[in-house]
Amino acid sequence: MKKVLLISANRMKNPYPVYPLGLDYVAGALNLHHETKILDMIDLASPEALGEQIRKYAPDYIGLSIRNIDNTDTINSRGFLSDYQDLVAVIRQNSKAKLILGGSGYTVFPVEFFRALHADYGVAGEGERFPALLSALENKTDVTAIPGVITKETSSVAYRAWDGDIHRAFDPDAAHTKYYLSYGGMLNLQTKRGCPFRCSYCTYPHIEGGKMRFFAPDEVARQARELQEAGAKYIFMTDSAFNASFEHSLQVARAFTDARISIPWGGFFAPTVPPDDYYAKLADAGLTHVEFGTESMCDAMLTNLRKPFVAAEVFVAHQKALAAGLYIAHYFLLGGPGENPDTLQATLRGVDRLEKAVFFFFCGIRIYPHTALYETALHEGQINASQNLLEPVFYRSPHLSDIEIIKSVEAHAAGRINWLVGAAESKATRILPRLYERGHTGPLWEHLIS
Ligand code: B12
Ligand code: SF4
Repeated sequence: MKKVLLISANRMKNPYPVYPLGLDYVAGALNLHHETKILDMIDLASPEALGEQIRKYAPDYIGLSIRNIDNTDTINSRGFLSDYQDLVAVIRQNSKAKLILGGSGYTVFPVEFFRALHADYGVAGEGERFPALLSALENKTDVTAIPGVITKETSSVAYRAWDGDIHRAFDPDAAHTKYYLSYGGMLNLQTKRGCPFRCSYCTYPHIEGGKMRFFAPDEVARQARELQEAGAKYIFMTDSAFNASFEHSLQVARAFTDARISIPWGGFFAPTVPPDDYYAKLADAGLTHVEFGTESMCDAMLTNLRKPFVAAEVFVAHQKALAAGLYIAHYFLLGGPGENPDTLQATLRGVDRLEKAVFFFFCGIRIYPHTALYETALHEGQINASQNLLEPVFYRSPHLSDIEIIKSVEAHAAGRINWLVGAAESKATRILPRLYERGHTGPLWEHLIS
């Protein structure tokens, strides 16, 4: 059997280190016909240690998973391309294996990353197509016939959602699994792929597709049980929006109860009006943390951002989650098209009415290709069509600068500790490493709720 070394390039530990779930699926797809091993850069001490591991394993192919492009922080923006270039240099020094790129961040900029990292191939979209690429290489057939495959000749990418089998290969004994268990105790799980909504700035429908593809609830619960038995203290559901299908999410909750899942879990939710007892039922099945992608409390801005709800619905969703005894966080994206002092004040007044929650404010919206925001920015002359957006570029409202937004939010927050401005590297999250090192587990933002 040929050997494939799968490397997770991500070293970001904010707000906490994130288990490289995508590689479990890639390994699950490859395992029938290949031997695989996962290496995670988060717990590899040095480039020398990586070089040694590569030489020892002597792979035939190396798959490099690129999750984060940058830290998506307007205040302290940091791109990771040069780190990945250094990583590729170490890989090339220690192996002649073909280098194949993939991952969620990679999928947003497949051709740009391919060129900047001088890879041999890339797979944009789901890694379940990796085996097809390897078999085409081995049988010397045309690799460009495989949707999402990038070669030196590729200039644009035709993306198509995967409609075949999906298997997760989770190894409770792998070195990287032990790392996440000992640092925060959080592992993750996916219950479906795809998001049916079309928010103007969002890459998720491009990365995962716009049609929801559901995993069997029993299988999701079996995996949750596996994570629990491995020692996980918390599970994050990585779905774009866990409640995008009320029906399927309730089925998953029921399956969790049947499988006796006793550890807490959380995920991203859209603040839409749920059916009666929805949050109570999820809470009974172990849900503890709800992270709402609210973005604004001003209806004009919610329309501009193409959100699938209005502010009145946010209050309903919030109250229902609160009544079910859940910890709630709301994320806000300020400074989008049309943001002005009045829309900002409407949001801040709305936030005041959301009791007992944590609020994360992101000021300035990262512009990604394949989004409506990209077209708006192009039309307004904020970017040009040939611009390489791999280095972070943020949409700026012509009516209000980022600095003014930040000042207004901070003034309105008046020192309230549950109002956090900036991305994961803000003041409050800087204390997280110490807490995790002392053995605290889970996302921990609930401690800021006042
Ligand atoms: C869930 C999530 C989170 C959760 C993670 C919780 C957890 N414990 O898992 C939280 C909220 C913590 C989070 C934080 C952040 N996130 Co986030 N997150 C996501 C999300 C929604 C899903 C990621 C996921 O797990 N997907 C499920 C797995 C199975 O899919 P996957 O990893 O993509 O893998 C598949 C393919 O990509 C491919 N694949 C993967 N690797 C490889 C390798 C090869 C060789 C091949 C061929 C294929 C392949 O195959 C897999 C199976 O099909 C994505 C958006 C999205 N829909 O993808 C953003 C996303 C990954 N996040 C993003 C960002 C920016 C961040 C933050 C930096 C934000 C911030 N400033 O705080 C932090 C960084 C955290 C960290 N330490 O790294 C960006 C990354 C791109 C970018 N702009 O840099 C994304 C893409 C969203 C976006 N804005 O576009 N995130
Ligand atoms: S912001 Fe959330 S709901 Fe909107 S398209 Fe993205 S994942 Fe879907």
